[in-house]
Amino acid sequence: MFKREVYINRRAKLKKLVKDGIILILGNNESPMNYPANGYHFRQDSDFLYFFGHDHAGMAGVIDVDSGDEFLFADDVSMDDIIWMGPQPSVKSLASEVGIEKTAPFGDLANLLVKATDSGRNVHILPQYRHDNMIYLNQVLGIPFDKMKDAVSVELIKAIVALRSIKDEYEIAEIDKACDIGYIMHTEAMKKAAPGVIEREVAGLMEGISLSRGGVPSFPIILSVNGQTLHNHYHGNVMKEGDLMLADAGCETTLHYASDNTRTSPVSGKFTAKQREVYEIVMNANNHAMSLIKPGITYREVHLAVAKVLASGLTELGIMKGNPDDAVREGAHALFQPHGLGHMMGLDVHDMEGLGENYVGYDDKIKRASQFGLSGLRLGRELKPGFVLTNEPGCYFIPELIDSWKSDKKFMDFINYEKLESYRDFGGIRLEDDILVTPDGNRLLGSKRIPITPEEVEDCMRS
Ligand SMILES: [Mn+2]
Repeated sequence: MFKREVYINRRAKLKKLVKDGIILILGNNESPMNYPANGYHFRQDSDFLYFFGHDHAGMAGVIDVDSGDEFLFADDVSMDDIIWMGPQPSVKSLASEVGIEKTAPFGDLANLLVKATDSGRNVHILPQYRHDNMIYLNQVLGIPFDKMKDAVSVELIKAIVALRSIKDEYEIAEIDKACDIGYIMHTEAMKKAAPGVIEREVAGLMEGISLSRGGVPSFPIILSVNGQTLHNHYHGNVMKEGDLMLADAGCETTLHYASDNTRTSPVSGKFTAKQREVYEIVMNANNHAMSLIKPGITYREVHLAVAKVLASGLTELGIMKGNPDDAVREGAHALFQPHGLGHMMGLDVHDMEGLGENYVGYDDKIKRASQFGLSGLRLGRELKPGFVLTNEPGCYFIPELIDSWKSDKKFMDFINYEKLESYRDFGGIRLEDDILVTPDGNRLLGSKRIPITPEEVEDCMRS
């Protein structure tokens, strides 16, 4: 955990951003896998971690904005718990580690909430994603399940997004650590990849590195010779000569800050000329984004500038045609990159996505677009110092999408469908780095950049 003052200050800032009422932040519970006592890996709620620090199941935090009181609700362990789990600190002492004086058994939380609503006070709740917490809110506050989305406090969501979007020095140090572990995961994956190796052997190696140096991967590892499928979690293919291995993976530190990187490597250890041409377009796109990221620019502008690099490169290869500026304005390049340039990252790999993507990535000045491709951009708004985001351009050849556009005669002026035929089985390339927006520009997170030039990747694979 961070030092006590970090949590005290975060809650003090939150109290200033919310006008009145009671803020409820439910922690997560254990979640059963195949029978009640055999649980999934426990993951605490990120907002609970941010404001109340503790990584234990069965807790809730309450902040009374009007009185200023702060509470930690949790049960002290029983003798039976001690027998199975060993001695545990008291709730009182846990609360004091994060600067909270008032504690009560979890069961008392319901009384506090009911009393508050009965007396007409505002109870601020967040969007819920765990069914047990939804059931709790239904039972205690009587919120119907189908109305739970409407019962959330937009005021609280906006306040939390404002705070968590700007990473402090302690958080940045954690994310640097996560990226350093990510460096090892990705370089070891490059060394392991070879014809005859099964994808799961590499994915498992990456997962093991994450677990042995920090925590679980920050999301289920995407590793595939079919990189054109954006979130491919199938790891059963035997890799062969001529394949590209796309690995999109990151780790969580012990404090649950994430990294998220993607590299694409030639299974044979050397890019073919054809692979290298497309690879260099994506690398140039990534580098171009890095040259633009700074406070004041919107991430949509960066996304569109990167799309032009992609469209220009594909035009040079003869896969696209016409004016790249026009192609990007019309959205024709989205055939090859049907996703956005990146997202916020922090305690969640898609940071705060559970609070609502548009509250995190957009604001009053910049609204989400509806155009195919651009609509997938999770972060569009103006960048500020302290933002941590991913820069992840890609280029994919998705046979089903190509066929569909071709039969609809879409963007015939911009896409050379005939030339495209020879890329049907190419796969996909994505290159993803994690970036901190600094007062005068940006810096790459982690102490070293994961090998990215074709030479660096090939050298790493040989070593
Ligand atoms: Mn990502």
